[in-house]
Amino acid sequence: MKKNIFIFALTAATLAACNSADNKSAGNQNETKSEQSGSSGDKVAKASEVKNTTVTKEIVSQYLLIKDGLANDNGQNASTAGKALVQAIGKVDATSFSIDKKKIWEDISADAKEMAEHIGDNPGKIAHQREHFVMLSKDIYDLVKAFGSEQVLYKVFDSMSDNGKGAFWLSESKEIKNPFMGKAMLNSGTIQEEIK
Ligand SMILES: [Cu+2]
Repeated sequence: MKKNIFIFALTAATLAACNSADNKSAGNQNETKSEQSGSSGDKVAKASEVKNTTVTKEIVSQYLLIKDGLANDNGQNASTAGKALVQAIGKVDATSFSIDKKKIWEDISADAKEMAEHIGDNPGKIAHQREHFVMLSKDIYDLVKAFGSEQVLYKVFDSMSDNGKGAFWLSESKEIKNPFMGKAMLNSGTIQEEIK
């Protein structure tokens, strides 16, 4: 019965499930893409920027631990990593970013932080954690597309995940271990993209 909620668009589902008023999510992706393409005017700012992958390193590490926790049906581990991810996001100093990057960072990090908070706060509700992991994965994908990743990542898609709407996650390995399905359908998914 509760599953009906999942039929709505993810943002709506998230809002409904969490009753959070400040969730701004779906708009991020488009903005991010347009930001990426037009980027010639700020060479000076770019030169002084922190190395991109430094920004994402710890964030990606904690994201991957959430992914592992969920794939192992271990909501406690996912929660621990979710809390660590909130910390990692909080530690990023965006003051030296270019204007473009700063905007991307602010848009994505606010949403990712909220998703990570909910994952952290719900160790006993793995279905709920997985709902947030759908959006978190989109955020982290946008983040590594904009800032790069120290390690190679694979974007893995599964059409059955997220209650049949389809969802993707990021993995450091080509081995498929579905964090949305866990034991129930651990090997469901196909690699769509390699990100480096
Ligand atoms: Cu929630």
